[in-house]
Amino acid sequence: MTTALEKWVEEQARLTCPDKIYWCDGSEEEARRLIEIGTKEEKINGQAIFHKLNQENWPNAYLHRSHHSDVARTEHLTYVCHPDKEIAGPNNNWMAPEEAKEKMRALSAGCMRGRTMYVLPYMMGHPDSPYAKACVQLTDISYVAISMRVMTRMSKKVIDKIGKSDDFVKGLHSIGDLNPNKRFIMHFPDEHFVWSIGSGYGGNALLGKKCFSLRIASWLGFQEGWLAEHMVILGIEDPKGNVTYVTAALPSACGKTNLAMLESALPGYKVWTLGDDISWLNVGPDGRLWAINPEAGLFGVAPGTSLKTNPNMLRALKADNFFPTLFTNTALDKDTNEPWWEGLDGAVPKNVLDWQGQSWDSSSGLKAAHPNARFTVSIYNSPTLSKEFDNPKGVPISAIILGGRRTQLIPLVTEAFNWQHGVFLGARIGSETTAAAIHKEGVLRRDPMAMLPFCGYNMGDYFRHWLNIGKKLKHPPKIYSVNWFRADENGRFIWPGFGENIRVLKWILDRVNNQVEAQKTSIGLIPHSKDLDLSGLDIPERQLDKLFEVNPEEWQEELRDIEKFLRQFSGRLPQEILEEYEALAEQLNNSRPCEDIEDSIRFTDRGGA
Ligand code: SAT
Ligand code: MN
Repeated sequence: MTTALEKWVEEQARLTCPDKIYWCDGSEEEARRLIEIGTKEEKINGQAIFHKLNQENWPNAYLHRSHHSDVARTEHLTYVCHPDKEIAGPNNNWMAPEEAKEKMRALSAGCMRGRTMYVLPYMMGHPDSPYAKACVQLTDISYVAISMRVMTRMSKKVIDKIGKSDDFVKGLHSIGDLNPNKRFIMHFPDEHFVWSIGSGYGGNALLGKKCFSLRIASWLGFQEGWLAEHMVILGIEDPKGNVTYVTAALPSACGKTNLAMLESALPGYKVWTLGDDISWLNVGPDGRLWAINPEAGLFGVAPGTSLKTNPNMLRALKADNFFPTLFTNTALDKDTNEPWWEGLDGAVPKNVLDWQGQSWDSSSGLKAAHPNARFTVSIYNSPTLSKEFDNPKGVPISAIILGGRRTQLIPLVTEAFNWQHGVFLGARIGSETTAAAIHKEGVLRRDPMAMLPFCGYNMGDYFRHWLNIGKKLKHPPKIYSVNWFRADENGRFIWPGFGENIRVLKWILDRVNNQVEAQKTSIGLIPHSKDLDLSGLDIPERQLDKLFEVNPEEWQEELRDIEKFLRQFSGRLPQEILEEYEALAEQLNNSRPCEDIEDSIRFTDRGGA
């Protein structure tokens, strides 16, 4: 008897007309075969899918060059198709489900002709985890098949697990003709179904990632009482060997991967990696918040990755461990056949092909690697992988860190007064845009919990859901805002970042373990200067003051922008968030002079060593 899965695959094949259907088993042998096919046989516009790199220096590594228009997520072509527009909210593009399907059916008719349909059975989460989900994606390009094998737990066992049931997450993906005018990423949350055509790029094409594990999973979490978040998960080990687990949300291309694999600049401290992008958070029977990473790979930004910024990542990329490692849209050193990108250690190679495979002139002012060039590597390659990574229960979370990229205004670190204040702190976060999505770079936009592009339902309801989760937690994690990107009057970053961020993490550990007090400002709690370990750093006092400055005048414009953003959700915005907004506005307006709030006083004067 045909199973629901087989029937579904047949139906999609009838529509898309592939030459062949290939059911993947997730084995290493199969991955080698698919790489071989992608290197020698499968082509797009006459170009092979994979180029084998120098295996001596970069074991198991392959380069993929995408279509030049297909280099980042396309948020304007991404739709969340709830039956009712109001459920999708102003934070999502919306189309009625039937209309969206009709459009996609027309675009997909015969789209796999001449190609192979790969059937990819995979789990998001450890198969033994009560929180894991069984999924199947169809795709017509080996690049996506291989990427999914690295990023998820792909195995034919998932097919047995699904059995006769119809309860699995469905993804239908085709690169189509890569025409940006015929590119759409459609989500059908109630059917646990994602339909994507016209792009081979990560977030548009690896449907287990942002599409399912955030947009659809956030909707499931809303209905079932858990959270799907754009957060890294890490364990921080102190000099006594105690490990504290935290999650951190930062928008795409703001250093999540570097944070997840941070090499500590403080002796005795160590960071253990559990995830670099997504976490699913559940309230445990003990009243704590527990996190799992549904993914099994790292999909990070290559430019800027070096022995200085992320030595552990370079070790992972060079590890001769899990097969394979992919580079997408990096440059290529023609002499050595090695991948190259801006910011990599060592001298600029002489003979470089840019990310489109053209000879690169280093004096042209153009970048050789695309700014959103990526690597795809198994998390098991990471030298800092936490021993808890495969624990089906996940890890208990003591702190949630929420951040953005702000060259102005926002202090290095602030602690929320309580959960509700923390939800507001997350709701008001803004960030300057990056190359991870197609839009103008460096423009400030509100990006609550770094979820603006990924929340699969109305953000007003999302804030309410966060507040409700807080009510269910007996031991809620403390919530922090961080900003590594504050710049001085010459536009230079004040904080050294990268491995030095451990100093901020250490303060957070000390706070959650009740080791230190904090001081109050109108926007939250900040460290006493004696409690932020700055030993060995050489940051002038004036710059330190700038890092923590809360200037009520500068905040006026921010307040207006926050209010404008929140007003979009008016009918569904929780009263508590409005109250927090009003309290903040009042605090800032009254903060000079006031007895216990001393924003105008310098950081280095306060509780100084
Ligand atoms: O393109 S992805 O969504 O996979 C990466 C990112 O933008 O965070
Ligand atoms: Mn991301």
